[in-house]
Amino acid sequence: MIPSILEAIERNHTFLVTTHENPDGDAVGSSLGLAQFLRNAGKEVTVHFKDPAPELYQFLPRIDQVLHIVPDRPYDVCFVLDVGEFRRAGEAITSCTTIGSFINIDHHITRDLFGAINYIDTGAAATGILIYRIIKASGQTLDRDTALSLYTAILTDTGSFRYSNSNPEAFAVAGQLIAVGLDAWYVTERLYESQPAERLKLLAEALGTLVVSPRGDVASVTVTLDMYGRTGGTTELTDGFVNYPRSIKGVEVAIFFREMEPGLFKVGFRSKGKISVATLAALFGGGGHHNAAGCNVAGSIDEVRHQVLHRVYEALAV
Ligand SMILES: [Mn+2]
Repeated sequence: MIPSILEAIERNHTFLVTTHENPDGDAVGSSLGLAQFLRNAGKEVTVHFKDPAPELYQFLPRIDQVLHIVPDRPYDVCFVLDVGEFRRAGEAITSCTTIGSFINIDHHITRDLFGAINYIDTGAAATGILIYRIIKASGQTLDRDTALSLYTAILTDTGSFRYSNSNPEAFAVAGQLIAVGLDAWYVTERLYESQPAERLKLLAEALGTLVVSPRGDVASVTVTLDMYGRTGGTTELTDGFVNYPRSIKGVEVAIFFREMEPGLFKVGFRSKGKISVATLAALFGGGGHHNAAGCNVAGSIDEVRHQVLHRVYEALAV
C-alpha cells in the first residue's frame, strides 16, 4: 500500500489533508505531520479540520494555517486520516466534487473502504505511526516539525505509552522522533502540565457525580450543562474525564455521560479489555475501538443512565 501512496504523491501536485470531526491528538498530529512531509516534497497542501483543534494542540507547528471550510477549488488528492468511517470527515468533504481522489489512512477497525487507496492497519498504535512509515519509506529526512506532530499523535493515542496499543513499534518510532532533536519534556509540559484551572473545577463537579455499581465493575461520571456555567469550563475541557472512573480498582467498564444539549447525552465508554465497548456503543448507533467507544443517547439523565447501564450489565454478565 505504501508504494502506491508514494506514487500518488509523486504523480500529483495539490493535496488536501483532513481528519475526523472533533479532532484528537492523533488526528491533529498525523494531519500536520503528513502535510509537512508533502510540503517538504514540494507539494501544495491545505489542511482542513471540520472542527477547530482543542486549545491543547495550538503549540503544534502550522496549526494556525488549518482551515475549517473546504476551499472551493480542485485538489488532485485528499488524504483522509484516522476517521473510522468516511462520514466522520464531515459533509463538506464527503460531498466535495472538486477532489480528484481520496486516500484513506487509518488504524480503526473499519469496513468503510471509501478511498481509491485504503491503507488500514489496526495493528498500528496511531495513525501517526502509519504516516511515519510512509515518510520512512520515501527516504525523506524527518524534520523537527514533522517529528513534533507525529510524536504528539503517538503520545496521545497510546495514553503516554500506557495503553495496550503501546507495542514495540510505538516505542521504537517515538525513539526515532526524539532522536531528531525533540525535547520530550517540552511536549509533556504542553500536553499535560498546562491545564486551565477551570478544567479542575469542572472535574471536581464531575467527580461529585461518581457512581460505582454494586459489584464494583462499572463506574461512571456525568457532566451536565449547568456545570459549565458554575465553573467557567467548556465541553473541550472534559476530555479525559472518563479516565477517572476507569482508574478505580476492579472497574471493567467506565462511562462518561456528557450533556450536549437538553435531553441529549454523549456517552463515552472505556473498557479494561474484558468486553468490547465498540459493540456496546453500536447498540446505540455509535462505534469505536474494543477499549474506547462512544454514542449519543437521547433522554433525561436518569433515562439515559438506565438504558446504558442495563446494556453494560447485560454485556458483563455473559
Ligand atoms: Mn487514532
